[in-house]
Amino acid sequence: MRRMTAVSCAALLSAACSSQSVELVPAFPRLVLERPVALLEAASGRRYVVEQGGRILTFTAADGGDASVFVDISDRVDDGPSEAGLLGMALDPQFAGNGQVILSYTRSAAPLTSVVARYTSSDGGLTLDPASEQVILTIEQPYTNHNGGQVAFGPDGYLYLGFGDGGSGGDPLGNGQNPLTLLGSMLRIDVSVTPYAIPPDNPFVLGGGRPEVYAYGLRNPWRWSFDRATGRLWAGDVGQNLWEEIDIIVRGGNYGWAIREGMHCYQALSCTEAGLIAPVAEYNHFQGCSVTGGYVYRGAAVPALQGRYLYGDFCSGRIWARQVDAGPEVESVQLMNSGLHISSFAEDRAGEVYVIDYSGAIYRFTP
Ligand SMILES: [Ca+2]
Repeated sequence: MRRMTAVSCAALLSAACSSQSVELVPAFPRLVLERPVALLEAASGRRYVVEQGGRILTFTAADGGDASVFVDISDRVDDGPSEAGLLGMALDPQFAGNGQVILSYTRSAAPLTSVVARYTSSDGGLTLDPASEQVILTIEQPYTNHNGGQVAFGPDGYLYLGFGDGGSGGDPLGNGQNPLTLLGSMLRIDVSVTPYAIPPDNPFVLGGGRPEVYAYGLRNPWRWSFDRATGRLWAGDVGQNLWEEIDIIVRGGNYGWAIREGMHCYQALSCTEAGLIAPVAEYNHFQGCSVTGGYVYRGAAVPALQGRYLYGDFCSGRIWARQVDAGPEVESVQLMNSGLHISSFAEDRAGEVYVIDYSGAIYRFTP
C-alpha cells in the first residue's frame, strides 16, 4: 500500500490534532484507470470517474472492483493535445430524478472547439446514452492549450464553466482582460431552460461584456470548487512562467491576467493593480509548474484538515493546506510531496477529499 510522508500535525496549528500526521492511501485499489481527470459521487452513492480520452467509468463497490462503462464518447472527443479531451462532468442537482449529466469536452473536428452538452441516463445512472447529447454551448479554441473545461453546479443552482485564455503563451489575443469573449473567464448560466438562459444578476447583463461571463482575467482555471459550508468558489489558476495562484472567485471579479501573474506584474516592471483582485495564495515555479485547485475539507476522517483548503501541483505533486480565512501574507502549509501527477481533486457526499493521480489511481486522505 502506497503511503506518502506527510507533515506533522503540529504544523497545521490545529487543536483538533495531537500527534498524528496526514497520509494518502489508495481509495479504490481495484479500479483500473487511464488518464483520470474527475471523480463524482451521486446521491445514490454511485461513483463516476472521468477519463480524458472520453470514457466515464461507474462503480459502487468500496474498492472500485465492479466498475463498468457509464458512457464512452471517445469517438467525438479530441484528446490529442495534452490539455484537450473529456475534461469535466457535472451531475444535475436533480440527477436522481431526471438522470441528466453535463459533460465538457473538446470536439474531434477542426477547428478545436470546446463543447458543453447535456446527456440523459434513462436507467437510473448505470449508463448514459451518447445519442442523448444536447449541445448547450460551444467555444472555438484559437490554440490547443488552456482549455479549462471544468463544469459544476453552484449552490445557487446555476451551471458554472471555467475556460482558459485560449492558449499559446502570454495571452497573445488579450482574452483574459476582454470580457467580450468567453475565454479567460468563469461563466455562469441557467440550464433549467434549453439551451440556457442568463442569470439576471450576472455582471454584464446590461453590457460591457458577454452576459455569460461571471468573472474574468483568468489564464486557465483548470480545477475549482465550491466550499460546501460557505458557498465560496475557490479556483486554482494555472500560471505562465513563474507564479501559480489560488483565487476566490466573486461575481464580476477581474483576476488580473495578463496584466499580472499571481501577485506580480507580467512582462512589465510596473503595472496598475487598480480593479484587479489579487490571489489569496501563490507559489513559485521552484515548488511546481501547474496548480490543481482542490477543495475545502469538510469531512470527518481527518480532523486536522477541517476547514483547510487543499490544493496541489500537477508537476511536483506537492499538496498544500490553507486556512480558509488566512490573509495573503500567510504561507500555506505543505502537507506532503506526494510525487503524484495531480490532475484533480474530488469530494464525496461525506465531504471526504480525494487526490486523482493522472497516472491512473485515486487516493484519499487518512490520519
Ligand atoms: Ca490572477
